Amino acid sequence: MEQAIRDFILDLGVDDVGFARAGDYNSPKSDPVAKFLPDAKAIVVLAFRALSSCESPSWSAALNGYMDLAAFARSASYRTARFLESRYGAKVVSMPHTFPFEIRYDRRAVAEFSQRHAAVAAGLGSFGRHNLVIHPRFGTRVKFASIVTDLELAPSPRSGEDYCLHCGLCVQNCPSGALDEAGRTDVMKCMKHSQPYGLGADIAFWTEVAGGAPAEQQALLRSERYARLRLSAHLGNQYMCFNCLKSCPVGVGGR
Ligand code: B12
Ligand code: SF4
Ligand code: SF4
Repeated sequence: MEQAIRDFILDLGVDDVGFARAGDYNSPKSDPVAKFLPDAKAIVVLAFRALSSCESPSWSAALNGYMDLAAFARSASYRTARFLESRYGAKVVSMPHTFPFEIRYDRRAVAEFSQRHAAVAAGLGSFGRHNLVIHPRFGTRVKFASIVTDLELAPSPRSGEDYCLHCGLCVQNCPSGALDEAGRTDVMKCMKHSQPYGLGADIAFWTEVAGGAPAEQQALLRSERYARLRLSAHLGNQYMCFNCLKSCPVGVGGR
């Protein structure tokens, strides 16, 4: 069964796949998998190699590659979930690649389900100095999508290898100092730089509008700043930094 599932997923064009026992998924800050599927037994994790467009000096081109990948990941994860249901009568829950994201201020920027911890449990890589998962072949340039199921699946082997070269390039190339402390991403520093038109910027903008005279309000609503905020809200997530992803040398050139 594991081989048939793997073949189906790879035939979709997905780059790699791993299986984890539900009990081996361990992300202390996120929720237990039973929250999503009470009789969860396994997690199927799909790995998608990021396009080299992440290196583009144009943020819109780099983001577009990310959005293409996200659209493909959503489709591949849906088709895999349908396959598990129709072929094996499985129960399935496909977990968010990024969005939807449950907003809870008692645990800011922590998702209900951690794709990174699922990927590590499924033998698809190890955490690097940048707190991202490094895949043995694709390095850091990889995104993940997971499906929780009640099927019993034999777990993929975990090499236990540390794929990080400890070269420090990710830390040096982070423009906001978000990676200065080992083992922790300073979320606020990262967000300010990687999503400068996020919620905080939106609140600041509308606070200014509310306190402004009519002429100032008009100027604010006609500004580039407002147009950028609107675009970001429309896209859901406007990433403008890929530095830790693109500066990591592991796997680059091995495509
Ligand atoms: C919210 C979110 C963010 C937030 C903050 C997340 C956070 N708390 O770390 C912000 C906006 C800052 C962000 C930024 C980025 N993100 Co993001 N993000 C997510 C999301 C939606 C949830 C992450 C989450 O809940 N984390 C909270 C939990 C898991 O964190 P934690 O338990 O505290 O673990 C942290 C530390 O303890 C440490 N850690 C935990 N265990 C271990 C073990 C070891 C050995 C080490 C060294 C460290 C370590 O690493 C974690 C990061 O701080 C996930 C998708 C998902 N649902 O998983 C994508 C995701 C993590 N993001 C991703 C990416 C690529 C990025 C960016 C590069 C942006 C971009 N341009 O694409 C940056 C990288 C920032 C970085 N270097 O950490 C990818 C990572 C892929 C990969 N190869 O690992 C994910 C998995 C999306 C996906 N579906 O593939 N992200
Ligand atoms: S996405 Fe940019 S700002 Fe955020 S941790 Fe990576 S390099 Fe730093
Ligand atoms: S850039 Fe270097 S230190 Fe950072 S994760 Fe990659 S190999 Fe590790």
